Amino acid sequence: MSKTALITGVTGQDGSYLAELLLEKGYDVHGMVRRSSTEKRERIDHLMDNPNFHLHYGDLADSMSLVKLIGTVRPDEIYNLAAQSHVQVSFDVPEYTADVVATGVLRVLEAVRVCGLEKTCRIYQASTSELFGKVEEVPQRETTPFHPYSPYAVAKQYGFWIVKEYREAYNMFCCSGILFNHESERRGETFVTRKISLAAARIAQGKQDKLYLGNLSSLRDWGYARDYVECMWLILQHDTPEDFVIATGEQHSVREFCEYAFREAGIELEFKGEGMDEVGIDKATGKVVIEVSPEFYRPTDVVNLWGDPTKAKTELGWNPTKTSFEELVKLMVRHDMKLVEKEN
Ligand code: NAP
Ligand code: F7E
Repeated sequence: MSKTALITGVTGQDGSYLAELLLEKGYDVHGMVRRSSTEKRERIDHLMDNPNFHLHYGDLADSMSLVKLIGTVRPDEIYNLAAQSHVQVSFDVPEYTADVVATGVLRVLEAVRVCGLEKTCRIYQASTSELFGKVEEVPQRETTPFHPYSPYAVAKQYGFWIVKEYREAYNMFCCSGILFNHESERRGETFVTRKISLAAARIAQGKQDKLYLGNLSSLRDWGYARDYVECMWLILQHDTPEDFVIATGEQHSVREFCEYAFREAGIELEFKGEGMDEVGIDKATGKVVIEVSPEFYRPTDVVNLWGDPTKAKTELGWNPTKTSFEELVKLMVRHDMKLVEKEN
């Protein structure tokens, strides 16, 4: 008998890769989608003809829709990936972020109980390295104390603890993957890596003059989203429900990401100046192609994320370095070079 999975956030970066992976494994995959004024679902368009892929309307802000959906689908596994996932935007819409990112998790857990599936349904919660926030230890592992540092991170903190609470109170198989940043050619265009890969392609093709960024010194542990969804699945196949840090174990700055991405697009960069006055210069032409803008600074910013994936490696057999940082940047820029070629 094939397994049935429900993915919330199926139209997102991770949701689309996870749907592909589960379909390959023979699952019957159900995705929850929100109603929107455009039916643009480009990340999952290629899956629409698959008879084992089904979409349903629902919203993490609407308990009734969750109860109805979970009661109808009766999934063996739920992957709760839906979220207002942009950290900077969470400062603009903190209440909505809390409702979806924090209370939304509780709604999923309660819906599973209301439908009487708490003994059979395994639940994966998309947790985040943002929990470590203003970091108290480097690198960060499962035992590192949390210090969330944005409305998004505070909401994810609730999600993490309510999952743990339901595991202990009701003996449910629910776990959090504490995932560090993971990127891809499907990454939203306002996250820093995709913003850089697209700009590098446009600048190289003469379709954009400059790229404006915030904190260039911010450090991240960036992995490839396609590798990370494999880990989500492994976490739910484990013998016991546990939380895992998922990271590559390597750290780079935003500045370094720019250097690698522009190089792949054919532009060698040189950085000059400091803080708000720092600029990135095209060595060949002497033109300033990167500037710093206060618009992209956050009231509080997480600047030193670096994960230790030892537990996932040893207990799940997951390979954290399947796609290297260099390969990740290359595949994003190569994709965007082709995309930008088609732009007017
Ligand atoms: P993403 O591309 O922003 O996708 C978010 C998904 O959530 C989209 O499908 C979105 O639907 C859906 N969504 C948003 N609000 C919703 C609501 N109220 N009800 C139902 N669906 C809603 O995010 P991602 O990068 O794939 O990340 C997946 C999850 O992992 C998120 O929970 C994120 O917070 C977490 N996470 C991500 C990273 C990372 O580096 N990518 C790291 C750690 C944790 P629409 O298409 O309709 O907007
Ligand atoms: O920022 C700095 C920014 O927005 C990374 C989400 O998936 O990963 C993601 O959150 C860093 C920050 O990702 C710009 O200040 C500089 O320090 O790409 P980001 P994020 O905030 O780390 C975590 C793990 C999640 O859970 C989230 O859902 O880059 N930065 N200049 C900039 N960031 C943006 N977006 N734009 C800039 O111009």
